[in-house]
Amino acid sequence: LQSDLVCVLDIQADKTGELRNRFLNELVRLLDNYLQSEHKRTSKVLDFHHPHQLKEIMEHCLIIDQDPKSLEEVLSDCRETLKYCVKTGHPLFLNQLSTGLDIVGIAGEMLTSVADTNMFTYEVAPVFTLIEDIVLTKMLGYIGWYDGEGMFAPGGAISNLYGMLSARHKRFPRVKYSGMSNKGDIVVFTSEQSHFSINKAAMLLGIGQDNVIAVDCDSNGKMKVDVLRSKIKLSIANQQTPLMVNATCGTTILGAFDPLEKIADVCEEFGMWLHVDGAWGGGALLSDKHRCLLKGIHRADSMTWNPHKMMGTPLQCSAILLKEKGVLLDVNQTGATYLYHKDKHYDTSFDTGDKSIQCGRHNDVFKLWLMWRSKGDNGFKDQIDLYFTLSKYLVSEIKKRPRFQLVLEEIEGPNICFWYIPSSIVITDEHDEGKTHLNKVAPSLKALMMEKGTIMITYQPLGDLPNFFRIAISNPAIKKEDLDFVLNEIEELAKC
Ligand code: ABU
Repeated sequence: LQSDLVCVLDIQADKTGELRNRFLNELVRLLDNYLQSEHKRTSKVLDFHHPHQLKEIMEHCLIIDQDPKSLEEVLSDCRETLKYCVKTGHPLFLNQLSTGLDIVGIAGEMLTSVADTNMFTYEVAPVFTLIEDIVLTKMLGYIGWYDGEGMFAPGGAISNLYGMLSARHKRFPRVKYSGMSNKGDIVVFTSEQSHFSINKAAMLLGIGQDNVIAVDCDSNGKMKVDVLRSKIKLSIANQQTPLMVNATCGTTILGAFDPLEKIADVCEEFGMWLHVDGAWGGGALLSDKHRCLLKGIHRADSMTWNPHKMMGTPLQCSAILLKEKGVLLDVNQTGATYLYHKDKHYDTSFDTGDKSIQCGRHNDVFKLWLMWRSKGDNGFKDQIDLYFTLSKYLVSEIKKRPRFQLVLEEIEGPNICFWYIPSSIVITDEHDEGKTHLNKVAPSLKALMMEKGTIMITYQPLGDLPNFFRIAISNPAIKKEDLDFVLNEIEELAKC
């Protein structure tokens, strides 16, 4: 393996398994080195190159040749690939809502790959099917739905799609067969700061983006319920059919939680489906201290919850959860007789695949179950509480630094949004020129931090607000010192 050119195909003819064993040991060593470097504060978060440069550097290992490669070359390809990966488990990678690395979660992902099975039927995924049921029951219990159901889906956008699909089906059960003709304008309501996947779901379901009605938010990013009510009334006056409200628990940017109790009242008043996009904030249900952010969640009809965000499960891991059992099958069943035969010799209610819009479905649940088994409920509770504690610390540190300004002084979720304002920029309410300059600061600092590779933080504008940084805390490896370092580093970069 070290020196010989061993044809990859030989591994199939490796009767003693010695070659496989050496190859896998070498691979584990390589992966372990990478994982170690992810937790070293002194190692860079990324080694950035522009696309054309990276293509050139990696040219020798990107091209797929006609002839097979040696296992040594395969390992070298893996080594080279990791070299230029962004270290998303590094405590100074703060760019996304999904950060961190959980060794047990990684073990779960590895086992999932080795077991390599499809989640559609019990016959090919017996243990994983039972595990999915147990984990979903646990998540449903945290919502307060004791006779609900759910399914793991490829990401929060698809889970939100399932929520809207279920809402449409419950109101128009024949649409599944006859399509959307003659349904008039069906409208859905969502806050102006909700996730773009609500628009995508409306596009895909024949509702249309124009029929997604954006509801204004207050200064904390929460949906204004009085505006929601009046927009629903207006839609009725306009002969439209108000179908669903999407409430967000943990908005992507500000981390705001929409007021569920009040929104549920409105949905009851107008007979509308309430879907909650808790992709980010759903994890707060695990914390005794912070569960109140989702007060009223049990009154919703469906909920998206992504364990790959606050719970730190390796990507991807997203669940759609419904209050009423049986809806998913009712909505999605086509009854393919080659796969979902009813004359199998076991209880075919354990064949979950026909509840899904997919055929092949990846096993996203095993790694979450393994993490949950290892941490217990209390481990997750502590993890979530830590994020909130660290967020409050960062807010208090930002308040001490004159060149930093918070977007929200009081935060709900573990999102901290702020500007770095160089002394050359003066912001006054009337003076838009200052804002125009400020709009360029975060992108310039982001470029510098990526080139240097020490930290990684995202930025965005929001409504009239010029570009600002957002740090979302979702990595239990983060320490207060890391957050101090981030602020110091921004000040350093600003000198460049
Ligand atoms: N679906 C939202 C993901 C955005 C983020 O990680 O920043």
